Amino acid sequence: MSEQPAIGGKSFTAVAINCAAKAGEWIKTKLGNYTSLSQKYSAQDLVTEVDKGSEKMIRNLIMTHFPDHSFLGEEGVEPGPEASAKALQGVRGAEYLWIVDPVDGTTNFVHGFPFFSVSIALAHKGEVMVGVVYDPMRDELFVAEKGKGAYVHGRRMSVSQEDTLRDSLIATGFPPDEAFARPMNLKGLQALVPQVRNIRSSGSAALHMAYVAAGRLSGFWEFGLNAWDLAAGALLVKESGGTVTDTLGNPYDLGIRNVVASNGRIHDQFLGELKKADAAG
Ligand code: 2AM
Ligand code: CA
Repeated sequence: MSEQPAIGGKSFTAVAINCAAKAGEWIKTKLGNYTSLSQKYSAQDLVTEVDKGSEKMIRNLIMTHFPDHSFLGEEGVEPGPEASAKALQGVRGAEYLWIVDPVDGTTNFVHGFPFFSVSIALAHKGEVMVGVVYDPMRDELFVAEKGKGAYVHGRRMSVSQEDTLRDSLIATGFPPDEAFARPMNLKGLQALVPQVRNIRSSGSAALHMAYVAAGRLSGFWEFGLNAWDLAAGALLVKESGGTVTDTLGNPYDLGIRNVVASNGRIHDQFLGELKKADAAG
């Protein structure tokens, strides 16, 4: 799909941008104003009617333009890693698959901490071709098309220039899975804090990835993420000249849950430190 067919006059990317902008604007109006908060997996895994409403809005808009396409959204999947893997397995062979996180950073949204995003990706036969991450609080729209670069505010993005971990600003997150993901991340944190300039943990994996793409972070790693947290961000990073692998160094694919994204220059060192600390999974 080098040239995007214009169905109903709209390209895939235009629809992705439209969805992210509309959903993001609506989410912003609901900040501090949601009415139903429930726990999914644990007290650390939250969902509100805003997550569900945003996903419905995005799904309806996509289905209006592309009724034959497949759709994978966080709120359509039961909580927990097994259900996520199964849901992805069911659709990953689809010709066109939209992968959507209607609110990435729900915990932030619930607390009024202004760092959350809408993440929308389109994969063609398992390969991400379009990735859009929208931060409604800053009105920042990050857009990538495979082979065509990545942009924010219409300006081409490139990853940062740091060559060493010592000069790097790195982000991570603390996944709720107590059995595997959290202990791994904590071990990695212990190893990396003394090695890097500093660490940030701001609560939206998709936005952390967009920040790596924009050169605002040198790198990001986290365990236990899902396809919808990563698909759009992975393309943003790659199209900005960065590198995305799993924590063992395998190239990004839709099934990756343990991610390392970086400016490329620090990637081997980053992976090496996680491995040395027995924090690569
Ligand atoms: P979310 O807000 O869409 O749930 C923060 O560490 C990152 O982890 C966020 O991107 C958050 O996405 C994600 N996250 C939160 N709960 C999760 C869970 N139970 N499983 C996997 N990822 C989760
Ligand atoms: Ca979400």
